[in-house]
Amino acid sequence: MVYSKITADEAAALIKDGDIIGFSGFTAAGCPKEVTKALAKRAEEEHAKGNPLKVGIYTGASTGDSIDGYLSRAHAIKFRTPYQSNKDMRTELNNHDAHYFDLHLSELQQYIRYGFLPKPDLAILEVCEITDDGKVFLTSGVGIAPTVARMADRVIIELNRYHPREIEGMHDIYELADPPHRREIPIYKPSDRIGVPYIQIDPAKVVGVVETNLPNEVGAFTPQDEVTTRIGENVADFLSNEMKAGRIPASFLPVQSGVGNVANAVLGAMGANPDIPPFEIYTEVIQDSVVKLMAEGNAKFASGCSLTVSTPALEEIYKNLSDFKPKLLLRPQEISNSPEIARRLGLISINTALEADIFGNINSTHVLGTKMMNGIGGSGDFCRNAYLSIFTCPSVTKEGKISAIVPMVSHLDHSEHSVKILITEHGIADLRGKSPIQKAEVIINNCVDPSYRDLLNDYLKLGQKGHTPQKISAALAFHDTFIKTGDMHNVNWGAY
Ligand code: 0RQ
Repeated sequence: MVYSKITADEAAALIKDGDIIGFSGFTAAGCPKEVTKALAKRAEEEHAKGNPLKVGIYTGASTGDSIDGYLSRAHAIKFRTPYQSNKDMRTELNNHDAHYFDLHLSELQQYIRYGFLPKPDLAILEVCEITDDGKVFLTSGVGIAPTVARMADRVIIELNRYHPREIEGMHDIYELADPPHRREIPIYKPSDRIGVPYIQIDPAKVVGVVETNLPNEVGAFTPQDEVTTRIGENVADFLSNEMKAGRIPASFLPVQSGVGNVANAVLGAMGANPDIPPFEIYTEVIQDSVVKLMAEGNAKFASGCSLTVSTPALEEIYKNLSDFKPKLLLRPQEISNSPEIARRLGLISINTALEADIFGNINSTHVLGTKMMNGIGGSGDFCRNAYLSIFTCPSVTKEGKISAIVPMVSHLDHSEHSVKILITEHGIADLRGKSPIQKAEVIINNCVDPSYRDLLNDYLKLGQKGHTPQKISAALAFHDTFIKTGDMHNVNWGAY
């Protein structure tokens, strides 16, 4: 190898206060794991001496604990974008100890190229191989790696031997040209390849290679429960009825599915539904359920940005690489989440809402309107442009004291103009072609928990005249009542 082998501590010593670092990977898959831990230790030492050491961080999406967790606990983050899901990072952001720019994931690479965000000083890439002429083969996630590897002045490599070299070929690396030179992205089906399987970097930029042998830090899924199972079955029933009505072709359409336990349950239910044929997936996060669907023959192909699967599922893929590799493709996020491709392929997009309102607006990010949960992620990239945009959520949370369906969302991520279907464990609200008052009726009747239906029907009666009958002084009364009494059931419309 022509590159210098260095330790994680030596790599961390190359990072200066104020540096902007771009990382490979997407979710915990494919993210570097060693240098940031050493950087966190160094930051704590410098802070103890009264010296500043904080960095800006660009990643594909969320990361493993080694990046967001360690650096948050060391108070070493100045700026963060575009997505996170770490509890310590959440605390930093909500306390304003770090500034967070919550961005559509498809846009980050072009934001950096356009100069809307500062150029990265350094890229840290997790790879399964680097050749002497600068060809970098990534591991289980791509994210923004091609852009930060090209734009950063210096590159640190984490060569992670946990990932076999044989995964080479699973990636399709392609970077968009910027306007006015951008052309169409020539993907017409999920399995189309348009780039090369590696990132080409200038070997002179590589300041060191840190060797590791570490699994991804993807958390295990909690087992499906009655609520997530019912939501999954409702989605599968809805899609099967769409096929019967001739609105989804017999060959089906490619599916995008969000993160988390609900998303995992939805894909499982689609596989179990005898009316739904084996389908293709064009998504950002390939989760455990996809591995199961493939093993059962219910998923034909999956294109994504990462293999965000548990360690046992990743080991199953690596042990049976000759079966899985032809059916899996990993792309940069400006391609996996491209609005152009979502619209062209006719994606069925299924994402989870934190909160919905009776008029079909969705909050995916802010708890009670103020506290950042994770971020918008890719949900907006897909929702606005999909053939069918479905949002799912359990109808209540916190032992029923919070209704996930409220008069008006406390923060807006996806508007009623983009959201086509809302599904909870109680049923399905098809919002297509409906006016606000019609949407409210179908959402209250079909999706709201029975213990909140009368309250929401009463709210509609309070509504002032107008196309969308909100009563502005009462629109956030559910939230206000929860903050004051700990239970949305206690709302008293008379007080508003
Ligand atoms: O609280 O953590 O204290 O138990 O929120 O709720 O039901 O476990 O939901 O893990 O499926 O995540 C929207 C956050 C759902 C996720 C969101 C509380 C609830 C619980 C978590 P606890 P659940 P999930 C592409 C798609 C945006 C990005 C996206 C997300 C905690 O899906 O981040 O879609 N989406 N990306 O109790 C107050 C409410 C609440 C509430 C739930 N209405 N009010 N608290 N909770 N509803 C993928 C990527 O972009 C990578």
